[in-house]
This record gives sequence, structure tokens and C-alpha cells, in this order.
Amino acid sequence: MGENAKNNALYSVKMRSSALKNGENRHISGAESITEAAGVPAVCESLVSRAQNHALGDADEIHIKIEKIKREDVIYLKALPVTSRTASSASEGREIMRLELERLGVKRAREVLAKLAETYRMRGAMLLDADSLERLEDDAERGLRVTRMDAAEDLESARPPLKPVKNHFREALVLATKAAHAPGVLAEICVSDDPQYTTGYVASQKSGYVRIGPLKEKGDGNGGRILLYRGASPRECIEFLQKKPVLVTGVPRLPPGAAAPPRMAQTTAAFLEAAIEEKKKAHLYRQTTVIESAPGPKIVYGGREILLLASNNYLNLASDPRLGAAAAAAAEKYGSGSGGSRLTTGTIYEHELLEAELAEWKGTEAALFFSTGYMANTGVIQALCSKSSVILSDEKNHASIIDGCRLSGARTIVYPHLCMEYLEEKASLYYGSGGLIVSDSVFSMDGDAAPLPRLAEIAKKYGFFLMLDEAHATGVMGETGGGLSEMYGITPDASVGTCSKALGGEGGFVCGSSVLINYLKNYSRPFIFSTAPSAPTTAAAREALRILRSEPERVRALREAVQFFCEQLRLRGIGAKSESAIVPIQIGDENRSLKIAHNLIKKGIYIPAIRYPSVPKNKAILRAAICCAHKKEDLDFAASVIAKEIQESAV
Ligand code: WAQ
Ligand code: MG
Repeated sequence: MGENAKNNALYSVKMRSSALKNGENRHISGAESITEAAGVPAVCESLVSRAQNHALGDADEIHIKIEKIKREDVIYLKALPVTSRTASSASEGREIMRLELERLGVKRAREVLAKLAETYRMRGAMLLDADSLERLEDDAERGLRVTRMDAAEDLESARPPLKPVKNHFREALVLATKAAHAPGVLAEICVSDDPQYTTGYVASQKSGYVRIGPLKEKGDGNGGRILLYRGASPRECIEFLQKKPVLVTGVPRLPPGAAAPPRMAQTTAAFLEAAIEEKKKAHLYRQTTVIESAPGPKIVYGGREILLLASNNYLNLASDPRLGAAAAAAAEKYGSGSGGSRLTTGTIYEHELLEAELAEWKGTEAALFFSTGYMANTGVIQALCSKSSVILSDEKNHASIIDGCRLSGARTIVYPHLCMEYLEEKASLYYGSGGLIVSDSVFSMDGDAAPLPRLAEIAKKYGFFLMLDEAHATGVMGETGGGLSEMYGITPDASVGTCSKALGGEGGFVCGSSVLINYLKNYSRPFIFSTAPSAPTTAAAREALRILRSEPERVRALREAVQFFCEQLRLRGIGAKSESAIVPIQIGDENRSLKIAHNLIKKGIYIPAIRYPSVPKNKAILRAAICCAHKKEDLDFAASVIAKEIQESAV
């Protein structure tokens, strides 16, 4: 019973903040949410962040109050219907407000409006007898706080949305709906404290929620609330307003007519064409390009040979005849397709052997092979995390990690690129949650590396599971290409990698403990529901791994080629450095980057321009990727052409 009641309870989380001004503690803002137990930390976080970013200034004190609510005490109310009235000035707005009140039977409406000025310093609302205008609230200085209410949708979405900025309309409608249903409340009027927010409202059960704007000048931070009461038991009314937990259903995100209604997504050809047009207009339209030869340091493209400085084929294994021979032999023996998923009839010894070899190489108990690296990332995250998990993810993580986070439904906190201070702060906030920290080891666009020792330290200290995606580090980083984990001698809880880049084939893998791998076999949907990687693919991966381990000189040659290329660029005045095989060359302007890339192709060098959204706006780069088989003379030639193009495009 105890445990159940705990899980079933709801919590009212309230924030109020104040600032010291002339020795006086002045109220700045207040807000509240109702949430399930799991949502409490996130709600606290967003309320605090809101207090820290309020239009009325910095808070000197922030109070958070958390109270348990019994679910059976909660009542659900349908949101009041919303209408809007537009005035041409603040004084006209107040006239509209007065007329609305009179229509609701408030005879002394003009005097009520005048009383708004007395509420300006109050944290709460004024409760007035609608006829005598006598004040009924207990604490006249503070006013009456209407509390314990929220939009039902926010609660039901199980994952409470972070609300770091205030949605004035939505929160006001929730409050107004509760207030209008309080016994004896005839009407409510409200003007916002926010200097930028000039719209207010009159609300009642009879008229609904009538928005009126403007009610004050922009820049005016004076707002207030008055509730008008008619009846014999104000105590009962106050009790309801302060204590009764209310969830309001059907609360729209935006006031009606506030924004153009979102275009309904369609599957018609016309809709798809319009969407393509949008991409073209934004210069973000993409097409496949055809390469007419095997991958290598040089390729045939558009009928001629060009220097390829763009491939992930870092160790030039993609066209190595030994991989081809291994694949061919496996195809001879097992055929081209596996005919089933790994858990049905798709598993052959090649899979089991590859997995054992991967685990042995990475120094883990076990490994699991996926059809692609994309599936390995989504498959691990989706299996490990669910709606009630917390994930801390670097902002530059690969799309497959982002998609894995989305697929899991977990609360995902994205931390600024490589910012370990921020990461630690969040990890400590969710200490003991058993969440996931996930990072690329080498980042795919900039080629920079994550500080693995710090990641591991933070994960251990706060009880997080550490997942590292070594896709661009496998075969590249570490003495023998074992990735960042080899470089630092640190084994993350899950080490993801791919056979499709330096290893010259395809397929992704994850290395970790036996229990992790057994768990993934049973919970990872991309693993369970895809056809097993084919025998040729799997055999090629084994051969690539064997070559990597027996020919570490390839890794050294790659490193030398990268350093040589960076030096040649720097000699020509182009800032370039790299820890990996990826050499980003800063350009900035998107169009300029496109133009340079275009000219490079004409001169026989293929380097793609990377633009927003892969990199921030106005931070376009040329992303060069080096292969161990690039010859010095070719890299020297490329550096001189690149430098020349950059200089010429600068005018
Ligand atoms: N209970 C009672 N009074 C409150 C409460 C509360 N929970 N919260 C605020 N007040 C009082 C307090 O005195 C404030 O000074 C005053 O109301 C205004 O509060 O449809 O933003 O939070 O777009 O500034 C209206 C939205 C926005 C109109 C109202 O109020 C629309 C708003 P604020
Ligand atoms: Mg006020």
C-alpha cells in the first residue's frame, strides 16, 4: 500500500522569487505546476530557471515548495471558452473591461477597476465583495494566492514539459478556469506584471475567458488581479482557491487566432513538392551523386579522376582485395542474404566469431553486431532508456544518437558541446537516477574529441551509464586504432563503433558486459526486428578487424598524412588542426563555402561544404577527411589549391 500510494501521488510544486529593493523584499514572480513524482526534479529546474530569467529582474531569493496531493482529491475542469477583444489604446481596453464587468452584474465596475492600482505590489489577488467592495482576503498585503492547478495535458503527457519561459495565456487560462469555478466567484479581472505583456482579461463562468488588449502601455510593469465574490461564505471560496487541486482540460497552447493555424501535414504529391521547394529555396536541397569507381584516395567522378578528401574510408580498406575475397568466400558458402533475423534463423558462426573478436579487441566481455552504426546507436539508447529516464547528451552528437534519445521517450538534456561543467551540474541534479550520459568520441563534423576521462569520472560519481560512440575514432584514435578508449585506457559501459568507416565495410557494433549484451538481444528493437547482416558483410568485417590489428602502420600513416596536410595548409596561412582524420577548414559564409567547394571540384578535388544545420549558421566549413593512402604530393597539391581558392573568394 505504502509503495503504491507513493507512486500514485501528485505533487504541487510552487516557486516564488523576490528581490531586495531599498531594504524591502519585493515579489518578482511566482508559478506552479502539478506533476507526478518523477517530474518533480524537472519541474523544479524549469521553475528556478524561470525565476532566474524574469523580465522584472534578478531574484535575490527563490523559494520552492513541494507538497504532496492526493490524486482522489483532484477535480478536472474544462477550460473556459476563449474570446478576444482588441482595443486601440490602453484606456479603451480598460473601458471594454468595465463594460464586461457591468454585463456580469457588477454595478460598481468603475470603482473595481480603480482598485487594480492597489494590487500592484501584491503577490496574490484581491478578493472583493462584488457589491460592498469590502476586502475579504486574510492577508491584505500579500493578497490571496490561487494555487494547486495546472493544465491536465501537461501532467498526462507523463513527461512534464520544461516550462522555462512563461506562457502567459496558458497559465492565465488555467487560473481563470479554477477561479471561475470557486463557489461565489462572480468574475475575475487581470492585468499582467510583465512590462512587455499588455493583454489581460475578464473571466467568469458566464462570459468565459475574454481577452482584452492592450490594458496598459508597453514597459509598464504594474499588474494585478481582482476576484469578485457574491455569497455568504467567503471562507469556503478561499479554501477552494487555495487548496482544491484542479487540473484543467482542453487548454490550448496559443490563444485562438494568435498564429496562423499550422499547415496540416499531408501525404499528397502536391504537399511533398512544396516541401521540396522549401529546401531548394533555403539552398538545403540534396541529391545523391554517383561515384564511378571503388572508394579510395582517388575516385572516378563525372567521368574523370579526382582526389577524394571526403570519405570515411580512413584506412583505405573499403577496396582492399582481402576484404573482397573474404566477402566472396562467405557469399560462396552462405549466400548473399541471411534470410532471417538474428533471433530466428539469421545467425551463422561468422556473426558469433565477429562478436567474440570485437569484444576481445575492445577488452569487454561481449559484443553485438548491428546492420548499421545508426541502428547500433538507436538500438542501445532505445533499449536502455524509457520515458522515466534521464539522458545527458552532447549538443553535437550524431543524428543517430539524437534519434535514439527521441525514440526512447526519455527526458533528454542536451549539454553545450564538450562542456563538462554543465554536464556535471546536470548529472548532480539527477544523481541516483541511473540515467545515461552519451557522447560521440570523435565528433563527425569538426573531428574534435570528447574528454573521455572527465566523462567517465562524472558518470561514475553520479551513477550514470556511459555510452561512447567511437564511429569516427575506430581505426583512427589510439596507438593501434582502438579508439579513444584505447588512447585513455578507459572502457565505457557501452562502446559503440562501426565497421563502415575506417574498417571499410558496413555494420555497427556495441561492446560491453555480458549482461548488457544479453539485455540488448532481448530489448533492442533495431537488433530484434532486422534481418541479420549478410555473411559477406560479416566476413569482411572480421577480415578488416584482423588487418587493423596486424597492420598498425596504417593508423600511423593516417596520422602522419593528417599532420602533413594540416601543416601544408598552415604554411599557406590557413588555420587547420585535427586530432582525428577529419580536418575542418573554417569558411563562415554558406554561399562562399559552396562556391569554394564547387571550384575545388573543377580542379579535381572533392571536399564538401558543410552548412547549417550540420554546423551553426554562418559557420560553414569545408570538411576534409584524410585517408592513410593519400600521397604527400596529392595533399600538398590540395593544400595549395584550397589556399588559393579561399584567398580568391575573400574579395
Ligand atoms: N493567485 C492570485 N493572484 C495571482 C497569482 C495567483 N496564483 N499569480 C499572480 N497573481 C496576481 C499578482 O498580483 C500579479 O501581480 C498579478 O496577478 C498578475 O500576474 O490571454 O501574466 O502573472 O494573453 O503577471 C494574462 C494573459 C496574463 C492574457 C496575466 O499575470 C492573455 C499575467 P501575472
Ligand atoms: Mg500584483
